[in-house]
Order: sequence, then structure tokens, then C-alpha cells
Amino acid sequence: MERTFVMVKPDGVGRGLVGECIRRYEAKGLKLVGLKMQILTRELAGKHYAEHLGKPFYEELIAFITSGPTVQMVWEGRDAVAQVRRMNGATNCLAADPGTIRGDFGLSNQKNIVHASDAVETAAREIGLYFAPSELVSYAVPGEEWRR
Ligand code: 3AN
Repeated sequence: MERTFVMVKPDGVGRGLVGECIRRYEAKGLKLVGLKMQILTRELAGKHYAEHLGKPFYEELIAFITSGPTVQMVWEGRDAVAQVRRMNGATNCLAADPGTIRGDFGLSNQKNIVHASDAVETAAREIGLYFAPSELVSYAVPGEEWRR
């Protein structure tokens, strides 16, 4: 079963949207298999956003993502990576469709509430950055046969 990494960013935590994000992914039929909270160090933020090193918004991005508490999650389910990306909406909240998390709750290009892996390989790398294998929980939920 596919897994994806999701992080509620400091603006999402600060605005009390952690529960709303979790509610949406749960209602969709995805299964929560990992969960933690932390204020990212510069080092971890740099690893997370390594692909953006050198871009004009890089320093601002690192300052923002380390500015407050964040929530890390691993969600499991059919096409989990693509499903969550669609539910989150476009990077710029202005372009994000209503009905998506960013379209419903955000205004900005940077303060866009939530991050999610953009591919299965990225998900494996990002899950490994934040979670030890022993921190991911395998369990059965009722009605699993209807989620596949
Ligand atoms: P996504 O999070 O939708 O995959 P990426 O990977 O292109 O978007 O960008 C990573 C993060 O960098 C975004 N979530 C956003 O916070 C920030 N970002 C992207 N583009 C810009 C920009 N032009 N100006 C400011 N911040 C940006």
C-alpha cells in the first residue's frame, strides 16, 4: 500500500488547522500510520528543502518553516501520494481550487498550510528524514476492504 509524507506547516498549526487536515485525510479513506510534532532545526529544514537551495525564496522559506511548531504525518492508502497532493491544492493558494486545503484556508504562496510529497520516491526520502521505521505503525481498521 502506498505511503505519503505530510507536514502541517507553522501557519497551519498556528491557525488551528491540524485537526481539519487530519479530518479530511481520514474522511477520504486514508490511514494515519505515523504522527509527531516538532520545531524544525535549520539542519533538518535544509535537508527537507534541499532541492530549493539557491532559489530566491530559499532563505525566507527556511526562516518560515523553522519559525514555529510543525506536525509530521505519514498517510497510507491507494494512490496516497497523488490523492493528498490533489486534496492540498496548488502551491500558490491563489491558484488552489476551492475544496482543497490551500484553496479553502490559504492566501499565500509560502504560507500554504501544508506540505505533501510530490512522488512515491520523494515520499520514501521524506518519511526517512522524519521517522524511524519503528515509529510507523501497521494496524488494521474496520472496513479496510472498502478503501482499496
Ligand atoms: P509544493 O509544496 O506545492 O510541492 P514546492 O515544492 O514547489 O511546492 O515549494 C516548496 C515550498 O516553497 C512551498 N510549499 C512554498 O511554501 C514555498 N515556495 C514555493 N514557491 C515559492 C515562491 N515563488 N515564493 C515563496 N515561497 C515559495
